[in-house]
Amino acid sequence: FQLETALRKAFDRGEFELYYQPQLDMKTKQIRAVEALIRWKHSGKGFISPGKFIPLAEESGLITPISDWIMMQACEHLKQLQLHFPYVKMSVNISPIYFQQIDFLEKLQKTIESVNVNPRSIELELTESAVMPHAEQSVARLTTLKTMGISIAIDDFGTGFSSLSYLHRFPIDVLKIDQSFIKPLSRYQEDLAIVKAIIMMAHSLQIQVVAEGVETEKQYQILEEQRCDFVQGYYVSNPLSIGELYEFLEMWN
Ligand code: G
Ligand code: G
Ligand code: MN
Ligand code: NA
Repeated sequence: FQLETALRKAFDRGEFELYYQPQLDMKTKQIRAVEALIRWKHSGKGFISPGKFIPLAEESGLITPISDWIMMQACEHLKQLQLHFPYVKMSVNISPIYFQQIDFLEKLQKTIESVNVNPRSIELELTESAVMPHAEQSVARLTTLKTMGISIAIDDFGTGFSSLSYLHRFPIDVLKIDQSFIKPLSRYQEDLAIVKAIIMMAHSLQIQVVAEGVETEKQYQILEEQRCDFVQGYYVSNPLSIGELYEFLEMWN
């Protein structure tokens, strides 16, 4: 399996890099968090999308060492960032497979301790498919994360097929509305209706809302009218290298 071998080599050679996409607080106009997004800088082929290689890493078991590395790297960058921008949180995507591993919590705790970073500045992004299949175990695990001070975001919200009943059973802080609902926002009333309903439901459950894939002023205005809490997307910024992120934050605030 060629890509799998290439992936293993890339990991050993250190060809992965984390990029960070800022998330804007619509009320304070400050950057409240950055989402870590992995990039593979292939020596010959340029960038390879995580949409391609993360599924492969999940099938081959490589997702474990890669996720260990992501967590450590994100915590180290967060530690440095906080010296200059203490209000910025770090949001990390967690693969369902990694989340369900027996030593997930223990490893996470060790990483946080060894880097000596504030867990209150860490947010984990999980999809419905990460938490639903083992609901009982997930509730326990999420509750432990909350006790540690870590916040929980549900990623790609609206694209899953599970019932909504988990929203009040699980200790969720944030819903990230999938970009497929944000894209057509300026054109169709039906899409506005869905976004509106998600925001209202979330707020009545004391859950905050991030709109993803915000690209235009128009989308931003509509989301502001609907009292969306946070926006993420090219309208605010592309994902940035750690160096670019420092420059961006210096300029922004
Ligand atoms: O960054 P973007 O372009 O191309 O990401 C594509 C997909 O890969 C998204 O679904 C995103 O959640 C996922 N992804 C990006 N970075 C990470 C990561 O660090 N860990 C995991 N598990 N998924 C990631
Ligand atoms: O599944 P997740 O939400 O983690 O993935 C985020 C993905 O969306 C990444 O691939 C990221 O590069 C991409 N992305 C971020 N902002 C925008 C945007 O404004 N428009 C589009 N089309 N994609 C975006
Ligand atoms: Mn995400
Ligand atoms: Na998403």
